[in-house]
Amino acid sequence: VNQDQLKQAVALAALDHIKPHLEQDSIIGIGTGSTANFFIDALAAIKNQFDGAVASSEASADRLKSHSIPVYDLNTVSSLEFYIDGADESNRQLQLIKGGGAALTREKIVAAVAKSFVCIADESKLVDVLGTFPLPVEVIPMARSYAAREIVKLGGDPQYREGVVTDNGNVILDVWNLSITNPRELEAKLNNITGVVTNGIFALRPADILLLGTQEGVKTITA
Ligand code: DER
Repeated sequence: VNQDQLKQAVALAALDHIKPHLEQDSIIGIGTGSTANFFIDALAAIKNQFDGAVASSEASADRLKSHSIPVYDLNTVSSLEFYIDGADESNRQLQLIKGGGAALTREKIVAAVAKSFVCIADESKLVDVLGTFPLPVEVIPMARSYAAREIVKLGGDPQYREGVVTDNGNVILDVWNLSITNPRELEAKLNNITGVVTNGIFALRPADILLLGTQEGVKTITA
């Protein structure tokens, strides 16, 4: 079974997970990336069973609209039952690294609103210790060099993601050589660097359930 088939399998598993809870007025929080795209495409098949979605990126919003699924501004939504999104890495406590697709700020915002964050990922994403994948950090453009110097003090090796501007008009530093043994602590420290908008550690608000695509089928992992 190849990686795309694993992503497709977890996307369908996520659909099965939320379907019994959907009502005509349900609005679903949707993530960003190739696994989330499989979920969006699968969601289209049951678009008459819910109202619409809130998207964590312009790219996901466009994909939803291509299926004629209504996309709502998060400010018009008072609560979300589910947020479905992928990850670049997850540890066994369902603490994540996200941001490979440069959508981490809006992903973290929609995840914050959702009652249940359902993470969908293929088995390559499950790690013992976060940090092999370089940690994305979204920064205000004028603060890029200052934030990079502060990140070096924390032991990281920040690399500017050239040519990428986020949906919010900011830039990304990808931080290498971190061994994130205390994700909540490092997430809070990075949040406190002036000029940092968001960092890709999702530990203060981890996923609530991980649907992991493996060669032996889809595993359901909770912390
Ligand atoms: O950028 C992101 O946070 C995406 O969710 C990413 O982490 C997962 O992307 P993938 O499903 O294409 O691997």
